[in-house]
Amino acid sequence: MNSKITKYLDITPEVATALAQGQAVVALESTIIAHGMPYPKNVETAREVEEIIRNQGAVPATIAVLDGRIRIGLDDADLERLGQAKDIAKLSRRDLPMIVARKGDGATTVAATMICAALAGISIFATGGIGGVHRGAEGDFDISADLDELSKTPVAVVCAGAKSILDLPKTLEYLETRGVPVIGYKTEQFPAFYCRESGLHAPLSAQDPATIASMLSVQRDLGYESGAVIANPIPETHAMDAAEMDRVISSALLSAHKDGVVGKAITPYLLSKIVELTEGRSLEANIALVKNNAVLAADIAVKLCALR
Ligand code: PSU
Ligand code: MN
Repeated sequence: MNSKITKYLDITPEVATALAQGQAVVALESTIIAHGMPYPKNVETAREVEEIIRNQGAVPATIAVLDGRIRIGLDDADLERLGQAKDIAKLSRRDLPMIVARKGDGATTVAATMICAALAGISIFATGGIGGVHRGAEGDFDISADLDELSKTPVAVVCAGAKSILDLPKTLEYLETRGVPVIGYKTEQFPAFYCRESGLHAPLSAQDPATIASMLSVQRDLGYESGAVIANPIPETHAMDAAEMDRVISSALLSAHKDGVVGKAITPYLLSKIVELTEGRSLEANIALVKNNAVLAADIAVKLCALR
């Protein structure tokens, strides 16, 4: 690896060994810990997700920036620090170099986690939901940097689709324009995070992890620089009622507007508002879908290793 890059990275021995030996590694983001879920459930979930990945025969690598170091793989104390941190920076592509230069701390979003994973040589990443085109983007241009990252960084992101706090049809259009494959796992529909269905057709679909791994392998062989979205519906047992979520999300969006929340604060604000409005039920759904995504991501990573 290029020493200009490695001087910024701290890869744990467990992850480094797995990568060197061609074993399956799954990246995990830290914004979901620091800004996506309340303490202590955030830390509990982060630990459980790592455990799930290990049980599937892969090595987890949770990613964050701590004291200016790009950390690939975190220990318990690091997870606790991120989970309890107040006002820790939310790092997307644009923010990462400044936090590293200032030797600061930051939680990585999907975009920044993809960048760090790719630098370390990790190609599969599990999370809850990706950012997307926000409702009203035709007015305020709010389009998550996650979407562009997916078009230029070769990391496949396993998620439960995107939330309807976003404009889902525009999100899919944008991904199409950027040439990002969106694959529904065992579904013909693009899943809507808390709900298994969005009413929108998934552009591609696959019935098993091996097919997804083969597609990723072809993508690499052909020199594509893009990643992929693997959209895995929330387990049926935890799916929420679509009509209820429509009401809750409308109400959360209205509060955000009233409170004047804009820019990168919007997504964390809406997530915590939704937890409040559903009296914690949306948090349980969120946890269940992240775990479900961890299983699939590890399965794909294991299959991909066998092919490469
Ligand atoms: N969606 C979730 N939970 C999250 C996020 C999105 O259900 O925690 C986080 C992810 O880190 C994602 C980021 O990359 O929010 C997107 O933020 P923005 O919309 O500001 O790009
Ligand atoms: Mn934004």
